[in-house]
Amino acid sequence: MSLKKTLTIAGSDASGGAGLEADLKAFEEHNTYGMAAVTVIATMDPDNNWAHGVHTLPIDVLKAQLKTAFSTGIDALKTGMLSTEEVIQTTGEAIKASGVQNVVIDPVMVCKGEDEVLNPGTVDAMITYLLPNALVTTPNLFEAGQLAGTGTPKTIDELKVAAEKIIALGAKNVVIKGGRALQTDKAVDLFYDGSDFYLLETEKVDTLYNHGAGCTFAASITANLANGLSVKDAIFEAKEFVAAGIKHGWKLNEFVGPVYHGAKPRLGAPEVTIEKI
Ligand code: PXL
Repeated sequence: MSLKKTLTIAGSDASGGAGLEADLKAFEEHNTYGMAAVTVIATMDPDNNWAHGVHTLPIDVLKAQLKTAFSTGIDALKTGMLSTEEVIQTTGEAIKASGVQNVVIDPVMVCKGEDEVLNPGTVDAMITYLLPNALVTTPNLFEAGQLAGTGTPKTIDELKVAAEKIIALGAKNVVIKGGRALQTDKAVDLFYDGSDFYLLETEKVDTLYNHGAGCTFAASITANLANGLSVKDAIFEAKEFVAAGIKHGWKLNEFVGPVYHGAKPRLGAPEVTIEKI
């Protein structure tokens, strides 16, 4: 038996829907061997409206985990919640030193439902230490606007401008998750590889149960790259995978509904289209 090795450098979501828990579920569903280096532990308080706590691990503990994981020979990795500039710098430098090429940067800045940026200095640190390592980066609308310095894009034309700026910062490919926030009939994402723009589209699903969608999408791209898919094919399959997960999202408790990470292989995926624009 031999499996491709995938690594997530991300936070733990104690409720299991997002963060490294989502990543490991997606890695497994894509038949890769998942590993995790934990950056922070996120907690949610049921006695305080599910308010998030972010508990950053000591930097030496992160460094020791990165040493462990990289020593095994990683085929592809992703990053998730990196809570401080020190965590971002350590992670970026370790990725660079590892020589791993299949790098997916999910520039997590806020958790759904929480509108404060984790820490304002982290945007500059992401630009300096993370984006130059990115084979693919997967910002949502807000994150794309922060990285590009444009403010949150609201139209396809504004998405294109933000995507060009993000490529200019050193990422080789960018997919901006428009999702339901864009004023479009479909759930639309924009993919830019530095020369061509593509729109990925699928049906909009009217659900509140989509916790962990972003992590699951980026982790699926990562696993697909480990398994040898092209960037474009990796993104296309990841969109199918997460669309299925959102369609079959479910209520965990009164506060949160995660995507069903295992939906696509068991229940099939909605149709996804990709079109050069
Ligand atoms: O969905 C963003 C996210 C990423 N990582 C962790 C999280 C969350 C949101 O809850 O908890 C650990």
